[in-house]
Amino acid sequence: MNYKYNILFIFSFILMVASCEKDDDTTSIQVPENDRTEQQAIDNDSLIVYLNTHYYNSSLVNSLENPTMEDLIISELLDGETLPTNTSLLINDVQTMITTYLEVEYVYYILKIKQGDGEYSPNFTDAIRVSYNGFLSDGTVFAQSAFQQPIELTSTIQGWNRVFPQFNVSNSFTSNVDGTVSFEGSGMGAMFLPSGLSYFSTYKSGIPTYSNLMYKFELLQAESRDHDLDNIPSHMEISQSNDSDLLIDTDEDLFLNFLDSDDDGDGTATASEIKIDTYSDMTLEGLQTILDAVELMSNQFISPISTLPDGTFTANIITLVDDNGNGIPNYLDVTESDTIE
Ligand SMILES: [Ca+2]
Ligand SMILES: [Ca+2]
Ligand SMILES: [Ca+2]
Ligand SMILES: [Ca+2]
Repeated sequence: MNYKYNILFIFSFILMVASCEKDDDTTSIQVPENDRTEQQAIDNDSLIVYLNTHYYNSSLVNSLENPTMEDLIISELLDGETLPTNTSLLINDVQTMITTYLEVEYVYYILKIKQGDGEYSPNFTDAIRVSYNGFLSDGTVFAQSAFQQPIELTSTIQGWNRVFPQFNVSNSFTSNVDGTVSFEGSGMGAMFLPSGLSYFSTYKSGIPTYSNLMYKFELLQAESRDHDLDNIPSHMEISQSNDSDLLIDTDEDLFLNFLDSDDDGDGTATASEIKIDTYSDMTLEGLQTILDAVELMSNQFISPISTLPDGTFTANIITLVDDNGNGIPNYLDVTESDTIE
């Protein structure tokens, strides 16, 4: 059995405990955390006021083939001011989204300017590359970033791992002589998040506690993640009842499934309890043709295509074997003993 990833998780857990202890030292100057349901009601009222009193340059930005964050201008409609021509109030164009987090129902809003021309849409556990501009409801910019290193959606605020899966990535990029990279066809828009899907009671530099956060962004690239390298992508290591809940720990050993190389704790690694068939080709198109010809059964999926050092393209077809036919695949079935070697 491979303990490597469990150890990693233990290490981060210790760090977390250590930081909690540090926080405990300062409880005398901390105020109790606001009730999440009450705070959500306050935040949503504020967001609706914001969306009713701010407009954007809809005619221009929606006419562009490749709109960027800089092209999207959001302005406040002042008291008594008439809505300028060629603009729209945000409230008329945003999509209203509902999600549950920590048993509280949250409402957030998306302004979708461009879906994105790439075929791929990220999972909520992916690493993504984005350009973004984060601002508060008074317009104060607290963060902006051009293309940078991948960001793990498992480590970001809850709003991000809900919004970005609703966009597609870019479909091409070019490397410029000055070392920068230009992307074309990126998903582009803005999100308006309640504090409960942002930093909530946590103070961050430039962000007061319980702040609603707004971001303009371009979704450039994304990559599927398998954090524990057990060949089950992280976005599939979820509870059955909630499709974005990673807090499942089948064997109750305190290592969440997406960080546990032996999910059912039967002593056999998950990677040894599933069937892995590898397909390779020298060209991406060739591999795609091979994969397209496979008729997948309901207990099969294709892993993300990767490139080997020799330039070969490769992907696995994973079969979630269920030898005893009880509906629980071997890797999650602690009663399944026939594959242990
Ligand atoms: Ca995994
Ligand atoms: Ca576990
Ligand atoms: Ca196992
Ligand atoms: Ca089974």
